[in-house]
Parts: sequence; structure tokens; C-alpha cells
Amino acid sequence: MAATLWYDQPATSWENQSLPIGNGALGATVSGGVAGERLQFNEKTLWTGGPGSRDGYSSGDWTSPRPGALAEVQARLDRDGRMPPEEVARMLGRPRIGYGAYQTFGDLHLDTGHHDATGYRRELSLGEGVARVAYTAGGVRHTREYFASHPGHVIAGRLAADRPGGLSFTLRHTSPRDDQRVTARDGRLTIRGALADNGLRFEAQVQVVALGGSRRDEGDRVVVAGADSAFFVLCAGTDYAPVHPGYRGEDPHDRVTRAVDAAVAQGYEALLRAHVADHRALFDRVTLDLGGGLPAVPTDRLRAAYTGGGSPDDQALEALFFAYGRYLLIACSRAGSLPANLQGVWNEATDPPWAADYHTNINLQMAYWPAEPANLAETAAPYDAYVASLVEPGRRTAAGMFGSRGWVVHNESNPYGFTGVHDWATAFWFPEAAAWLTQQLYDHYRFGLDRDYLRTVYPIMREAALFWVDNLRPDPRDGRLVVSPSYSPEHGDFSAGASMSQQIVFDLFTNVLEAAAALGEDEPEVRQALARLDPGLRVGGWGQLLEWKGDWDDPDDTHRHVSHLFALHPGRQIEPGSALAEAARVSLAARGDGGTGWSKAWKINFWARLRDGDHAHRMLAEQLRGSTLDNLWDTHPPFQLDGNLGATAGIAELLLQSQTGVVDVLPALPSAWPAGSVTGLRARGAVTVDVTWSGSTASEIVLRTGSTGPLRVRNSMLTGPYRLLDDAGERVGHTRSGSTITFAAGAGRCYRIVAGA
Ligand code: FUC
Repeated sequence: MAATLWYDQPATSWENQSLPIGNGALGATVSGGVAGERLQFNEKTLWTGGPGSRDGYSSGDWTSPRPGALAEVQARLDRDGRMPPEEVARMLGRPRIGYGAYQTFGDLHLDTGHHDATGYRRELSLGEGVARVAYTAGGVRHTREYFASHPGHVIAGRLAADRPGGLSFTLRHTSPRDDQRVTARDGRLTIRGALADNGLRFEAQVQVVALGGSRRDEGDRVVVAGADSAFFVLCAGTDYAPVHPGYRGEDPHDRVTRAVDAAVAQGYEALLRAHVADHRALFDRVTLDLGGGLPAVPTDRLRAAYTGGGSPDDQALEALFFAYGRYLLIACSRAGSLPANLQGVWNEATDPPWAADYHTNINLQMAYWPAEPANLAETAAPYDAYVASLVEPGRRTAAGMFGSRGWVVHNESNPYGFTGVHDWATAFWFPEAAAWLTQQLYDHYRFGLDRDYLRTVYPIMREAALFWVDNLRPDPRDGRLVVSPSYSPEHGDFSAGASMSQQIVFDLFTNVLEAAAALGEDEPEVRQALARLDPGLRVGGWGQLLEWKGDWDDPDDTHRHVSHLFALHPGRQIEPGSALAEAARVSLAARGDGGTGWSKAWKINFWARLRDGDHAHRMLAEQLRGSTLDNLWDTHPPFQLDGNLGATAGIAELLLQSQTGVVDVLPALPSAWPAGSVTGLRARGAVTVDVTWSGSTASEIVLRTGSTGPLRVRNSMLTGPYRLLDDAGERVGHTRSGSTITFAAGAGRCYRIVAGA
């Protein structure tokens, strides 16, 4: 199946219909207008706020030491058990000053003046990472092509006409801000300025190269007339640097100039070839076939006709949605820039929703859930770098606000090391964020088993744990160590020991102790604290998993956050099939199938971990029907990319799980996917897995192993006749217990499990 999104109309709404391309640092959206192209573009570091902001900046730390305020809240919670968030915020919160927001770089316009187009098509080829527009106007077939090259550090585009001399257009730039100067010289547009808020310097250059015809500069634009074809390359940058406390580096001019010059010298075709090769090296690692082939229907209509009922067209859309999630992660998260923000890298506004920031009470973490299982581990490099960059400011916040060791991050952050608190009562307090952020670092190790990597992230994990060693308090009611004050994200009252807080600390301590063991170290302080930690897992009056330590859950509450199921996913504290898993199921069922885009995406993952593939599929259907736009972007609403990436991870969880140390193949296959195949999924333990199934049963499982040692594999086919074969087709000795087999795997080998005697 050629994974392509396509439309027979130009985009009329940026949010609903534009098609995204990106190389991590740069992003652009293609509208495909006939009278003119609007190529809205971004550079990931173009942010207001931070040091130098005219509003001032304090990383969110308390500006004056408030000795006693935290202790006062803790004492109140010891006495009364709970406090409304507004009251806690009054006592502990501070206005967020100079937080800033992610900015658009503006729009590149390619004015053609064409009209009355026929044969219109706009597409995004996920396999190539190329967007295209084509139509006929005035008897001439016009084609445009755009891509964002990671190796070339540029966005490039080519325009052509099928009649010699048939291409004329004007290239210009517009921005919603007036803080820049645009000049044209020798066919190169230079956009240069500094953000009024914080003085951040920015520059973009666009070089136009025309074949045939003429090219001239006209003030702030470049005009091409009577050409056969033309191409342009664009690079943009700022003087942002991810270095505390100043966050400024080199002026972007030289870097941008070099990238544009090099791309022009390379030439369009070579640039495109290098891009497609680079993109394919990531994208082609995984394929998913759910039966249905993509029908000859534009993607917006395919989505509108989607019912979730398991028709071939539905299956095709679901497989496309999965491929798109992988495409999006590649496009918005490559080494060398900031991680994916709430909108990936794409933003057309100066005041995007939630500043298009890094929300750390679910959203940033969710964005990276597919990185390992969907075989895109490299895309987590910017996440790792970002988390590392939060350690120093996070230490200052830990010392200043809590008087403790370690580092801390709260509910949300920006590129300027914002690790303190906000003023919004129901979203200001979440000191568990740093602990949760380290989960992906340890999981990266569990998937790839790279001990050198573990050695580099271990100090970050360990220091996050030391923060909690210092800040846990004995609950006066039972002496267990609890987080206090503690707040189940954006929901309910403050209390001591809310389930999610405890589960996150449990997860962190467990990971740190495992990592220490893998590196031959020991952490007695962490071990002792874990032994006394309240694990945050209790069954309540109606069979639910408690969200708080007190039984306050309301069975009619359908709040979008289901934070107390962290232990089920992305944690690994709840065993499938256990009494706690049943309690989690009761809680999840009560929360219902509604929610925002990301909430539905998380529920796919939860149901997958509960081994209920059909309910997980129902959530995928809810997301595609109610929380997905024409361009298949997730909508909260508004547009938020986390839902795309969370759903992509959820689809992978339906097909393969490994969190408990067993390679669990097709653990939650929906009945809507009776036959299909997937290749290239990753399991923890450095295993790459292909599966083919029909009649809802696996017929063949291929395991490529990256390490030597015992390998455990579970699948229901192992209860019937099967053969386990090595690369040479020889049978491999193994033991079996129920549907799980164990055998001695060798690094660099390939094993096949085939149904039948
Ligand atoms: C979390 C969520 C909101 C929204 C915001 C960006 O705080 O609770 O729904 O997604 O992040």
C-alpha cells in the first residue's frame, strides 16, 4: 500500500487541511492554492519569553523564598486530608512571567495568478516525505513539489510547467509580526530581525533558481517569468542555544547562508535523492498491512466515511493513520533541535494554544511513546537533549523551592529551562514531571540495551530520584512514604499520596535500581525509600483503582485524565490479568470512551495493556471519527500532535508488548483486524519483530535478536503445533509453559516461529 494522503482541493484551513513536512528543526505546511501557494514555515527555536523577555523571567521559581509555605500546606493536608487547588495555588503558586510562546516564522507565498484549475491533486507521500501539488490552468499542467531535508538542513521546493516557458511566479514573505526586514538580492530573499519580546535574533534565506526565463529582484520579492521550471531552498535559524542560563548562541546568519549555499550547489535532484534516502532509512523500517488497500478516494472523504466497523476502507485508514504517526514523528523530531512540541513543529500563530509548549503532565511524554516500539529510536535524541538541558535549571528550582537535592520540573516547560510553577490552579503543581520524563530514557535502554547510553542518562535518572528521596514524607496515618502535596493532574483536590504521584516515584525508583544493577552500582538511599514507599495501588469501594489515597472516586466522573492508571501504562506496575488490572478496567470503563484527542489515544494504550483489543479499537475509532481533522492531524480540539503519536504507540501496543520482559506477540489483536502483517516493530531486549496473521491467529513470527541470552516469547499459536527455526532452518531447542516459550537467543540471529507441525 503506497501510504499517501491526497486531496482534490487546495487547503482552505491551515489547521484542518494543510499538509506538513519537516526535518525536525524546520517545518512547513503546504496549502496548495491555485492562485498562489502559501507555504507557512517554522523554525523550532523561534520562541518569545525567557531571559531578556520584557516581562522579566525567573524560570518559574518562587521569586522570594517562601519558607514555611510548603510545610504549611503539608500540615494542612496531614490534618484535613484534602485542599482545593485554588487554595494551594494561592499559597504556593506564582504568576508565570516571561514564559513566552512558540512563533511562526511567517508565510512564503508563491503567487501564480492561476485560476480555473482542473485535474487538481494535492498529496503527501509518507514513504518519500514529499508533498506535491498538480493542476491544469490555461492549458498548462503545473506541478509543485516540496520536502524538508534533514541532511541538507533546508526546505526545498520545485515548480514546473509542462509547456516550455510556462512558469511565472512571484516569491514573497509575510509575517504576523513586524519585527523583521525582508530584502531580495540575486534571487535570494533574506528575512532578518529580532523578536521584540526577548531580542532573539532570527534569519531565514530563500534562494530561487530558475531554469529558462528570467529572474529579477523587486524590493522585497523575487519574480520569475517565462521559466521552464524553478526550485528554491529555504533555511532558517535563530541565535537560541539550549544552554542555561542565557540561552543564546551564535548569530544564525553564517549557518543559514552556508546551508542555503550548499543546497543550491548540490542541486535540486541530488538534494531530493539524499532526502528520500535519509527519510526511507527510518520510515521503511516498519510496515503495517491490515487487509484493506487504500481506495481511490481523497483522504478527507475516506476519513468522513470511516465508521470503525472493520471494512477494508476502515482498515486502510487505520493503517494509514499509523504510518502517518511515524511520518509525523520523523518530520518533527530529529537530532540537533528541540523535541516535538504540542504541535510538533508546525504553528501558524504568534499566540498558539498553550503556547505550543512542552506540557509535562502527559503531552510531551506521549509524543515519544512510539519512538521505541515503532522503530524510530533516533527521533528521541532531541527529547534526551531537552531533558538533559532541564537538569541544571531543575536543580536550582529543587534547591530554591524545596531546599533539596536533585532536579525538578513541574506541569509544563519551555525552551528556556522553565522548571518552576505557574499560576493556573489546576495545572501549576506537578513536581513529578522530571521523574516521569526520565522514564523514556530508561526505556530507550531497555529497548536497545546500549550500556554506554545508559551510562550517560543514569546520572539524570539518579538525580531525579534523589529529589524524591529528599521530598517524600511519612504519611501520619500509616507511616508509608508519600508525595505531599500531591495532585492527580488537572483533577480533584490536593492531597497526600495521590496514586499517580506514588506510581511515578515507584517507577523512577525501580528504574534507577535496575539501571544501577546493570551498571554495577548500588543506590542504598533509593532502595530504602522504595521499601517504605506507598505504591499507590488500592482497590476502592466500587471495585475501581483509587485515584487518590482516600476513596473519593466518583463512578460518574468522565474527566479526560486517567492519571491513576499510570501503573498500567506507561508504567509496568500492574500485571495483566491481576486483580489490580481488573480494578484498572473498572476505572477505565467508568471514565468512558470520550475525551480530548490525546485522552482517547491514551485509552487505546490502556485497553491494549488490559488485553482488550476490541475496546482499544473502539477508542481508535472514537479518535478517528471525533478527534481527527481532514489532514489526519489529531485535534484536542484544537490541533495537538500528541494524539497522533499516542495513537501510533497504541496501535503498536495492540500488536506487540514487552514491558514485562516477555516478547508478547499480538497481545490484543482487535477482531476488526482478522488478517494482516506487520514488520519491524521493536521489543525491549533489542528484538525486532515481524508477524503475519490470519483468522485472528499468528501464522508466522520472525524475531531478529540484537543480544545474546534467554528470550521469552508469548503468543496463542504456541499452544498448538508450531516450529521454532533458526536462520539455517534448523529446529531450535526451547521450553514451553502455556503460550510462552523460552530459548537461548544469539545476537545478530533471526528466528522464525511457524504455525503447523
Ligand atoms: C494538558 C491537558 C490539556 C491540554 C494541555 C496542553 O494539561 O490536560 O487537555 O492537552 O495539556
